[in-house]
Amino acid sequence: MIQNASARVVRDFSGRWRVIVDPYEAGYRGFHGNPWPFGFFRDAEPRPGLAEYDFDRSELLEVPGDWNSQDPRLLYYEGTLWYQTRFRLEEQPGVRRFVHFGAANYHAMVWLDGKPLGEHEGGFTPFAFELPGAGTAGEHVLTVKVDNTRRREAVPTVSTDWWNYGGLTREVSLLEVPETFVREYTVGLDRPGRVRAQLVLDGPRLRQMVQLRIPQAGLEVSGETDDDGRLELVAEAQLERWTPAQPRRYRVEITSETDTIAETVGFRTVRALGTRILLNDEPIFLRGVSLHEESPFGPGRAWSEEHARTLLGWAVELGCNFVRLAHYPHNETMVRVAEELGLLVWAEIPVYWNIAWDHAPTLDCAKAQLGEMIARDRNRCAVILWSLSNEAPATEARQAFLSELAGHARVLDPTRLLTSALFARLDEDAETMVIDDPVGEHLDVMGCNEYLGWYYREPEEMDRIRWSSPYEKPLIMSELGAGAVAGRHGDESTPFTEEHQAHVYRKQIGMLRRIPFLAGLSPWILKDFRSPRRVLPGTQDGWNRKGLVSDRGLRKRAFGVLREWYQELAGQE
Ligand code: GCB
Repeated sequence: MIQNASARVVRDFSGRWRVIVDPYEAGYRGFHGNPWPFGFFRDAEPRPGLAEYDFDRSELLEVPGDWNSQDPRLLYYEGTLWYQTRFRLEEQPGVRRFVHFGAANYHAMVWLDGKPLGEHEGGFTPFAFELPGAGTAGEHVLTVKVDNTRRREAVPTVSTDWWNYGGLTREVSLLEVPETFVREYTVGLDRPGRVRAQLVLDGPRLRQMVQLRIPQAGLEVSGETDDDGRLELVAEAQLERWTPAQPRRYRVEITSETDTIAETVGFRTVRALGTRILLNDEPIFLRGVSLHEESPFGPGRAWSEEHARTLLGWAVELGCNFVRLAHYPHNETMVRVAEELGLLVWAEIPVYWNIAWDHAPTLDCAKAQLGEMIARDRNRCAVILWSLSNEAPATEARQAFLSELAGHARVLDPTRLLTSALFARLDEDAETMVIDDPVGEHLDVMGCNEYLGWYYREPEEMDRIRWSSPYEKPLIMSELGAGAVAGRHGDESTPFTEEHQAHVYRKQIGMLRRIPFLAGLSPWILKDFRSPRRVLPGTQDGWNRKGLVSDRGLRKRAFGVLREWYQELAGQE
């Protein structure tokens, strides 16, 4: 992992890449299905005598971008697709070069000039491979095989409620760093008034003097790295805190003898106390909404700054101070824009529904994705919650898996809160919803997905429902909602009308007001999104319609209902 990769970019590979759709994996296994290494699409040039393929005359697709939304023939495509691009390098002494991928869904293998650079599993986290010898001067060919086949043991597994957008869904770029560089660093408040920074160098000169500066706060502190290139710096500092109302950020500069890196960082503390979440030691109620990483006007993965600004702009218009970036790590720009706009973030990994809890490699894969998410976003003060799972049925195997994952998260980042989106159960009295999932003991904050008034019970019944939990912990109602087709009107009792959705929201708000341990909510969902399991003709047509905003950007009535409550809550702060 290379921290703050966007600050190291010297070339952006965005643009049109040559592609070959390869459902039979001919390019990997050879035309006779021989096992690797007989595959040949990786080759920089076609092999003599093999006139069966030609990247240079193949079709083109935009990178970044999923393939499904770029070509109607690929809408449902799941399998292997090959990408290729050519580029030139100039000789530059004293640098190291990496090819960096924001994400590739789901499995990627990368070759430079026909030689393997590496591979990566997991569709939503970044990875980088170093070019041997910094890449020689001259022409190069970069070939990437991306496979989005769903697999039982993968994370996520075969069944989800979102589109399996495949491909190079985020930016691909060339990074350049000095031979010894600051590879990773964490800068934040470890208690009010005290900055703690940790960093690690990578390269041949691991012992160096390193300086940390925050010019706008007059902070300057330095120290020497140890033999492993590690250093911890601690300094008292009077810094204005980052809050949703005033998302103040500072420029932080780290300078070693061989490298310098800078970025914008906000400072805050966060913790849970009893049933409250405290931001900068003050209780905060999270007025949130969930969203998928899907482009604001239509299908396809969101990846650009403009996408992030539009989606998060709607959340701000709704009165939010919080977003749940469901159900996998969103792109880094999304998190950075949220931070700039004053939106707190719940970030999660795609441990979704019933994955292969018993399978050791599945746990390793979940840990790796968690680690990559934390490594990328550890300096984002907006991120306050790492979520480990979504609606995972309570079994012994799941319990072992999630407790291991929770322990891993605590080691990687002891400063943030852990949560999971849990199920609740209806008690025998038929009026009390109980959250007692055993994984609750490992969490700081309970999330809960409930669809009262939609999948379960009539909306009116919510007037009587109470909530309880044996855990003395804050609760975020991480999902609730109802489907509605924008522009379809009718009476409150007719599902899929805007009136019915608004009615469910009113009843939900009435019920939520009465939950004493409620610390926030993130209703499902900001915008209608593509899902192959939503097949109702004329109503869903491949879209989950629980959006407060339609796939064309139209606000539904429930948007106004929730905004009104959020305005009232904001007024009480
Ligand atoms: C859920 C899932 C979410 C679905 C949603 C729904 O509980 O967490 O991914 O999209 O319900 O619409 O049913």
